[in-house]
Amino acid sequence: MTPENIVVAVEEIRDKYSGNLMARHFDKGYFNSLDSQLQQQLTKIILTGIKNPDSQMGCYAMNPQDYDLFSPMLDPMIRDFHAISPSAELFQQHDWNTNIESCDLVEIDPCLKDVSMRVRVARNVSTFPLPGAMTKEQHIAFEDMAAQAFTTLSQNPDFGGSYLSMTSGSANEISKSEYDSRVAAHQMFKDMSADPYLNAAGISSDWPHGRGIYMSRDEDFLVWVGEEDHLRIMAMKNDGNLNDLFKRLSEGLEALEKLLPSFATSKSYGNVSCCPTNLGTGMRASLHVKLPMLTSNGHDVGTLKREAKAFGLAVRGAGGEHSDAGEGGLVDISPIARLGVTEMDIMRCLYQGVAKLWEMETAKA
Ligand code: DAR
Repeated sequence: MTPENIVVAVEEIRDKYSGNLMARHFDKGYFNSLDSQLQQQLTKIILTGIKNPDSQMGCYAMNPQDYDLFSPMLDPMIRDFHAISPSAELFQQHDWNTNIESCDLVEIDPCLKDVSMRVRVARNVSTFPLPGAMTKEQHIAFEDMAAQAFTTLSQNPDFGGSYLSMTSGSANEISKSEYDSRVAAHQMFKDMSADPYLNAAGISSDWPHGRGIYMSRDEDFLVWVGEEDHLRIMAMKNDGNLNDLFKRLSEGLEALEKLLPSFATSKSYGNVSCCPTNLGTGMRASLHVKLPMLTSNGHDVGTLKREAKAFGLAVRGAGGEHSDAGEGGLVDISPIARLGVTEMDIMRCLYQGVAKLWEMETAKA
């Protein structure tokens, strides 16, 4: 696309898709002020939002430095999404002190004792470009480096496990049937080449080469390799104790971080992710809960989304991003804020928000 075509396309999207933050904050004068090299770099970053006008953010960084290099456009988008004032100073802080207060769902209701919970952080190492700018060779080199770290981690008594690769010819290569069963178990990530947003950004390039997952023996600590970010490090549990879940992630992250090159960080935005929605903590904490009364048995999630937003929560279907509610109104609930809050703020927001939604649900029953 020529620079002229980019400007026309973005301005057309802005008129029709008010939720596309890339189009909302694209400035023709700024874009035209860039030299052709920088225009090409910024075009690669925003192409996903042009090819997918229904995008929410509409961009993915290609290198950690992009957030500084293209700050005049990206910073307003980031502040808009994360509801941070244009004048506020950004300084990401972290707090993993899981002993602050009890966040056990059974204290809300004893029936919330077997809840599917997951908390993950996105991390990118500073020695590789971000996924959208990686070559096939870099995807495989990154996976080889991560696999060496996992070989050491597998000796850790608390996180011992194994690495499952999707790279053909890899020593850890898994079969298609095992891949499918791990996807069905919500452990392995889905076929990235089926995601138009990732495809437009080049993040799914060379799928499935250089992709795989590390899984602890008890399958409650997992690391996705080569998905939307270099690493998605997560803890998963089926009970109600958010403190234990966050503690598992915190300890696993600490053990893994010692085995890898430094993670990419930004002075303003904390942990660097390729999608600006994941900056700061890089954390998404979620749980699945049935809310048949608040969702008209799964047929109306819109009302719940509006009510949940008042508590700082986002609602998705239980099948992941862009999925519908499941049987009995099964939905995925997660805090919206990730930047400018701490990890413990997120745990508290999830616990307190679910308490309020559960109170509303049971009042209607
Ligand atoms: N389709 C992208 C996704 C934004 C948030 N989700 C992520 N990063 N997985 C959009 O801009 O809508």
